[in-house]
Amino acid sequence: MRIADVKVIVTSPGRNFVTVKITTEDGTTGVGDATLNGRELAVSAYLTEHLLPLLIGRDAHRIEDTWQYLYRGAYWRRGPVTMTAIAGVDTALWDIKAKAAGLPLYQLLGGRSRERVLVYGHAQGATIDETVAEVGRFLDRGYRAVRAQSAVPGTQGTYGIGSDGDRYEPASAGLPEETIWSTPEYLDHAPELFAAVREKHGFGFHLMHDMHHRLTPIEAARLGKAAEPYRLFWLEDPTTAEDQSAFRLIRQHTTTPIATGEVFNSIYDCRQLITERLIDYIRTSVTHAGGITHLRRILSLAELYGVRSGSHGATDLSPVCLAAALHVDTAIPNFGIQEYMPHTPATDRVFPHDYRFRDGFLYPGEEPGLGVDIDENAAAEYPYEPAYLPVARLHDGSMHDW
Ligand code: CS2
Ligand code: MG
Repeated sequence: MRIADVKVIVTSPGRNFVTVKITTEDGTTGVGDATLNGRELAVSAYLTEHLLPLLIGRDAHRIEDTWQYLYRGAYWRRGPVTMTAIAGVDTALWDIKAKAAGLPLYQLLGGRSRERVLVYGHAQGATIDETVAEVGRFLDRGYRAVRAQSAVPGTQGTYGIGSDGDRYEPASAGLPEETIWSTPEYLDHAPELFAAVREKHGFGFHLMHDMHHRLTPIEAARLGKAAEPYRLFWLEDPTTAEDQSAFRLIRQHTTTPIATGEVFNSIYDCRQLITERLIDYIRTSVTHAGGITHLRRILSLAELYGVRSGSHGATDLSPVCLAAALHVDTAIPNFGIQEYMPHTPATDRVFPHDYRFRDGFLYPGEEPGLGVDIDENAAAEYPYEPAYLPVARLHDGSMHDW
C-alpha cells in the first residue's frame, strides 16, 4: 500500500489548525492533527520541507518503521515541532491502516476496554460566583467532571478565562498579549474557589483545576495541601515540568492528585515523573507526543506505575486529535479522563466526525479508521491567520510562565 500523496493543510475556522492528509496509491486517505498553538507554520514547514519528500513511495502499513525513520533519521530528536510533525504523519497512517482493515481504530489497539469515555468540561468566570454558576451549568448538561478556573484579583488576563462561553481559546491575532500574574493573590484565591464550588454543588462530581505551570514546587505543595478538604480530582501543571525532580517536594506535602504533561513531547519528558510515581495522571496528547505510536508507549509505561491517562483536549487540538484520542482512550487499560472542549460549528464543518457527547461521556464512532475527515473545500475558506499565545509578566515587569 504505497504512499502516493501527502498534503499539509493549514486552515483557520476561528483558530489555526495544521492537518496532514496522506493518500495511498489505491486512494485510501488518512488524516493527522499537527497543530502547535502559536507555532503552526513551524510544524507546517517541517512537514512540507523535510518530511513529505521522505514519505512518497513508502509502504503506508509500516507505521512503526516510518516512526523510527522520522524520529531517528532526523538526528536532531524530540522537541514540540519535530514530535508534532511526526504525530501528524503517524496518526494519518493509523487512520489508513484501520480503514484498510475495515475497523474503527480502537479495534487495532486491542479492542474495547470500556463502553464510553469519561470527559471533563471547562467552567470559567470573571468571579468566583460566576464560576460556581458555570460549574452548575456543566452539571446540568450531564458532565460528571468539571474544571473550574476564575479570574484572580490583582492579575490581568488570568489563564483560563475566555470570552466565548464554554470555549477557551488563548491564542490571539497580532503579537502576544501581555498578561500580569501574581502568585500571592492566586494562592489566597484558589482555595476560596474550591470551597465555594463544593459548598454550592457538593462532592458528587469530579472537580479539577489547572495551575498552568505558574508556581514553585513549595507554592504548589501549599496549594495542594490547602485543596485537600475539597477533594480535587487533580491539580494540573503545578510547576514548569522541565525539572521532574521538583515534583518530589510537592508529593512530600500533599495527597491532592497531580496531573501534568500537555506540553510534553516524548517519554523522556515524563519518565521520572511516572517511574517515581510523582504524578497521578499523564496529560500527553496524540498530537504533541509523537502520535498514537509514541503515546501508547508513554501510557504503557504509566500503566506499570499506576499512573492513568488524562489527555489534553483543548480546542487548539483539532477534532482529528480528539477522534484519535477517543480510540486510544477506549482501548487502554489505564484510562483516567479525557479533556473535552467542544469545537466551534465552523471547526466541526471543516472536520466532520462521528464521535458524540452524551451524559458526560464521549463515544467514538464505529466508522473504519479514526471516524473524522477534513473537508478541503471548507478548509480553503479559512486562510491562516498569524496568532500568538499570551505571555505572563509579574507586577515588576519580569517574565513569568504563562
Ligand atoms: C490548557 C490549555 O486545556 C488545558 O489544560 O492548559 O488551554 C492550554 O493553555 C492550551 O492548550 C495552549 O495552547
Ligand atoms: Mg492545562
